[in-house]
Amino acid sequence: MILQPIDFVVYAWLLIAVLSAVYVAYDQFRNNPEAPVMKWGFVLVTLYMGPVGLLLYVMSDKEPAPGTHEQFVRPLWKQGVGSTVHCVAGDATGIILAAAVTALLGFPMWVDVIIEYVAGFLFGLLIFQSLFMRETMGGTYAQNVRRSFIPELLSMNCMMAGMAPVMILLMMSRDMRAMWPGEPLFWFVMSLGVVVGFTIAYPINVWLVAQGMKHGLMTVRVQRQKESEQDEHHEHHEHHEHGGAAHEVNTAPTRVQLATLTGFTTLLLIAGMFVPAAFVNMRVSAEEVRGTVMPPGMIMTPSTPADAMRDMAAADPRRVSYAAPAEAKGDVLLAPRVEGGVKVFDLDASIIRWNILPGTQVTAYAINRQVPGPRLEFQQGDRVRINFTNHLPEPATMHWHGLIVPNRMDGPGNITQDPVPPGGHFTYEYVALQSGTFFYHSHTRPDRQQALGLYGALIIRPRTAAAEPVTNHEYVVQLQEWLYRDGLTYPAMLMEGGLPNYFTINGKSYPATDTLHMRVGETVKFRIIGTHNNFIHPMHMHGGPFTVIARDGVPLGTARFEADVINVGPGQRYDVIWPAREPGKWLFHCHIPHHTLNNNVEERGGGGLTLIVDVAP
Ligand SMILES: [Cu+2]
Repeated sequence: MILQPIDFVVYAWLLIAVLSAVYVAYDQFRNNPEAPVMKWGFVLVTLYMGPVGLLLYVMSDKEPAPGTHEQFVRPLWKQGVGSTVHCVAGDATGIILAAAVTALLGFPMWVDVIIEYVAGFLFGLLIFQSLFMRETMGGTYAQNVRRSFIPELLSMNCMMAGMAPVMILLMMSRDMRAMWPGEPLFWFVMSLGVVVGFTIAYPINVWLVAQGMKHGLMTVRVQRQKESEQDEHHEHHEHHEHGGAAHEVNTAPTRVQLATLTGFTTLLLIAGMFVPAAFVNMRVSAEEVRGTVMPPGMIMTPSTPADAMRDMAAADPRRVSYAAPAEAKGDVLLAPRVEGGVKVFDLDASIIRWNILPGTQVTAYAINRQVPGPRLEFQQGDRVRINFTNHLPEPATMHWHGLIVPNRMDGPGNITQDPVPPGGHFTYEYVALQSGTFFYHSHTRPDRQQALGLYGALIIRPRTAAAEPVTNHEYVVQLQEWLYRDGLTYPAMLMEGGLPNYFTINGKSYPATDTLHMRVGETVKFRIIGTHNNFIHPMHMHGGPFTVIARDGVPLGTARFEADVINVGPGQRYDVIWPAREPGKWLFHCHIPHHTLNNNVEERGGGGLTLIVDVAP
């Protein structure tokens, strides 16, 4: 599934890598007079490095014309390629296998890289160098292990010095799908890491070949095969084998050279493995952040914990269980069942796809498949029971904002109750003592869950109808802020990278918001609810003032007042009555102009927190 623009590159790269490896395998085993170990080396390296592997194979090893392989592979740079291919095939296989396994085991990143280094080194030394090369190099397995130790150490140090920072920095970047072997992005990052590791390991391999320490890696068997085909003598082969190195200063490496190289490459290795710790939190494990994508611009430092990352991560579109039709509306009145005099409501939280505009689909945490959740209406004095079912991938609870309820029914997760786990249920039951405009919302990680859509209106009618002013129309206004970029929806929050770019009234941005129709002389009561999480929205009415009659569900009585702007902070409610005085289209909108745009784009004269009241004469 394409979640991010980079995914096109990832899939294309992985496809090219597989096709390239298939071609190299076919050509190596069908046409190329190469040693079997090197045939496999090139196939693996091409699988890991994709088009780069193919390029190396064609330019350095693929016989251009029959009988020319000996000549073709003789230059030192090609011998160096062969030596590096051989090294990388073993080391990278060990590193990648270890990376996949350690991710599943849940170790922190810093432990992962150490295990990866050890696995890569051992895999390269014990299997690729000593075991597979025994035929070529002669001698016992133990002799080969001893002989290969220093060359393998130098080469592996360089390989990991290049591969580790690429893996660490890209895995721990904002798209942490790269941490998890189940994600294609993981394999793409591994691939890039191998390319960089190869590049860093190449010079030392050229030197090792020139010094005769890794001689015969890729051409010996070829030449031996070729020469035996041509009935040439083995002595000739020995001479030929050193041909590549003959152009170089062919003195045996000194102890000082080897010691200095060992020291230098070890320094490179340590830098590659641990300098990234200055930039990212290497104590995080893949398991803790699997599949998460962070919002662009989020500040992530070495001290950012995994919990903070999960909190700000995008809602996962792959967990969407329902795609609401574009014209679907939220805040639909939910009729209760009456069981033994109790009004019973069922609320079910799940992840859905929701249109805030015709072409803009957010991934929302929704209740009963709508944003906002269904409107609950009951009467003062009613006993209500609310069955909450959690189909989200994280624990959740419901809170009845502003209501006087028994404490254990109040909903704050980990305070008055255990959060309802994924797939779990909880039943809330209480008597409505108050009346007025209230709302419900998640009270477990509300910064995330409410921001992603877990809220809905709660309207309680007074016991005596006379207690509430009568108007011709009534309209509930629920405000919300969204952060939606490149197809992913992040919980909007006042944090770097978390600022919202879309704003909705009842789950829709203007021009998709409702238009209210009235006649001159009629009145409308707006029940404005601060269901949003961050800003204070100064909601402004055109066409003359409204009368504020209640705040936070409490009637203002004689303290009611007239205004044309009311600041609606998170959690606040205002009931206002507006009389239609003049015909025409009158705006009701937030007075922070950025909040009346859709991702800073104006559509049909506005956007976001805007709705039109169309007054007929
Ligand atoms: Cu606003």
